[in-house]
Amino acid sequence: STLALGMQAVLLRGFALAQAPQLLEEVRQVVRQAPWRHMQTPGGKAMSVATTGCGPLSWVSDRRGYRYAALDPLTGKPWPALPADFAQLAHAAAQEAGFAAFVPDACLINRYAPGTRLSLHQDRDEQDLAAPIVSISLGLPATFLWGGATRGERALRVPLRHGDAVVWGGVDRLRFHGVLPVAPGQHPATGECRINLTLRKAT
Ligand code: MD3
Ligand code: FE
Repeated sequence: STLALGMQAVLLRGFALAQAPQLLEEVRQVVRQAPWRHMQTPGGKAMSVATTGCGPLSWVSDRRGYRYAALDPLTGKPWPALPADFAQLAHAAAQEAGFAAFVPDACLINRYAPGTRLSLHQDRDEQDLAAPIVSISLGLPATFLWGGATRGERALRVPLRHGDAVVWGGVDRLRFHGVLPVAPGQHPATGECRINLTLRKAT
């Protein structure tokens, strides 16, 4: 089913369900080359979300700030290649939401252990804010916070489950958003965690 979260934000329930086992196998391959890590915020605190990435570029954070980088700062090597089916799935999801020409060049992979949250923020480190972001949820469910154009606007709570895809673009691209603490649990596909892929056009 398709649910409109905003003028240009669409939740595609179960869109990635059939491909989930393969996506998770590819995440494991990525993690072998670019291990999970807790990036530092510019303020010097470790993020509670564990991250890695793949693609020509991936998002990094440290004392110097947020940016996209071609090399993984942990290994000094290029990020693992973007698996073809990540890009295909993102392209197909974006098409469903009316973004015909989306070609991602970066995939940030977030891992949430139980208790992990992501506080309200905007994604504005990408050069081309006209391109959408596609998110794929895997494993444990989470409550997504869907806010407004300012931090103060109160956020809608949207449950996201294994296999869901969401596309955010256009007028909804700079909305504040976050994730409530993930509840303890076990998922057959991932064990004790939630994994989120966000496919982006960084340049
Ligand atoms: C709405 N990740 O990595 S994905 C992030 O579930 C991030 O891991 C969350 O927010 C997660 O930056 C949410 C959904 C998402 C991603 C980007 C957006 C929603 C968005 C950009 C603009 C508006
Ligand atoms: Fe975000």
